[in-house]
Amino acid sequence: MARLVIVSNRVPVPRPRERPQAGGLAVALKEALATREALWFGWSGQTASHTGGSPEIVTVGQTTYATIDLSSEDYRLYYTGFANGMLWPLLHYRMGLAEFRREEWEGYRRVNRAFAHSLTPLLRDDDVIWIHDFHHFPLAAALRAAGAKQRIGFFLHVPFPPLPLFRALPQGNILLRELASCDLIGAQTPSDASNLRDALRGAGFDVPVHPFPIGIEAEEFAREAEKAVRGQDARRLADSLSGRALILGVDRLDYSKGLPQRLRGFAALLRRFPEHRGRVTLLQVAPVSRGDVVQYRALRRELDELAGRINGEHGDIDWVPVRWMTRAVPRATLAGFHRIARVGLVTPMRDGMNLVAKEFVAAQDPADPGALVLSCFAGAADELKGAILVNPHDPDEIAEGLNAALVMPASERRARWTGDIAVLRRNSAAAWAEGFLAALAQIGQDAPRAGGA
Ligand code: ADQ
Repeated sequence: MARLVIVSNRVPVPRPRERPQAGGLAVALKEALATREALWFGWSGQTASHTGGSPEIVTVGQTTYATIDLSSEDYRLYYTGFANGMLWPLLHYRMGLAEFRREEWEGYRRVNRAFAHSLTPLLRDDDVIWIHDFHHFPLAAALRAAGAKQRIGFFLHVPFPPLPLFRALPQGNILLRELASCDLIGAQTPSDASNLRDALRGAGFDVPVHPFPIGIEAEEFAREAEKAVRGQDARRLADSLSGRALILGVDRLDYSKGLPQRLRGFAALLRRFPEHRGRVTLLQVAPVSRGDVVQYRALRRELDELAGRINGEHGDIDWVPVRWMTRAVPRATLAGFHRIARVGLVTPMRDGMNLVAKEFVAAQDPADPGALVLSCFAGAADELKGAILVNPHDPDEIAEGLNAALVMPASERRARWTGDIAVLRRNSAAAWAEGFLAALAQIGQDAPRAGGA
């Protein structure tokens, strides 16, 4: 089997004496890495005096991790600037939050060339290269320019907006041209794939673009939840509820996740369905992310204020309606919290997939599962037909969804859960990775690849 080369912005390099890092792409690719030799290349997470150079190498089993540093200036231009300040809002349909600066655009492309420069000497002729996400739209072209003839696949973890919106990106056609150096492009949903395909075709490129919805290892997560629910933190949480129903939100603190809308929806529940007052608790866990981007700091202030206001208005001497935590909680502990929750509340304004929604379903007790209230704008809404779908722009709709979830009889909760867990077991993380890699392998069989070979 060919060696697999993964490229992603961050690399989960195993650190001696630390527990293996769980979460993110490392979990999704675990099976794929267990069955083949692999090289995982990307940013070390460190800044240094220069970007690039020869990578730092760590090998564990048949996986080699190779990482390079970024200069502080490139970190600011490429990562904070163009990737998080321009592409992230644009791809999440939030043009009003996007800021384009020519020097950031140039920094972004320079870092991608540096990636290609450092990676190229490590490549073998028969490698298969799989690039991940919007940080690396230009990378395939930079690798081709450095002589790479290998098969290259690209997977976009976030949404792709319709063409008229994407057109707002200055130089957008250059990014599309560079992306078109890939042999296969994957997106999360059929509509993201179709938007991206339209954009590429509009720019004159006919690369195959297909949906490959990312999955989770549901059985493994269920086992983790069963174990964690007996752990100290989950017991503390369960005891503290004093019999109240738990509504749980788990996210990164990001404006794409619809957190203010969620709090407003919860407040609307308490206002419009007074029978739930004093009987429910919303726990929202949202550790700070991208704190060096101004929009994220503003969001945090807004949420601090909203949570405080709801508690002030609705709280009682023995009841705090919203428990608001910006501290990180380990994923394994969260698995136990999901299992305790009567309702999972996931309300992104746009989300490529949203694995939290899938993890909530996987963590449930089959005999007495909780119900999921899910934004219709999460990729996961395409698959989780048992969820109560809501439009997060309308707090009243969130409130109605929450009420429906809270009063839903156990038999209906079981029926909805049974359907969804079957989907999750079928569309596992392993099936996602193997599906993409099989499709990528197939492409070389059917037609000559871009770049020859
Ligand atoms: P994210 O935007 O980070 O990912 P999501 O899919 O919800 O969003 O979460 C990814 C992982 O992070 C999950 O395993 C989840 O458990 C974990 N996580 C989220 N919040 C956490 C918290 N507070 N504490 C600990 N762990 C937390 C991007 C895209 C998504 C897409 C994924 C995968 O934005 O749409 O689903 O990539 O492709």
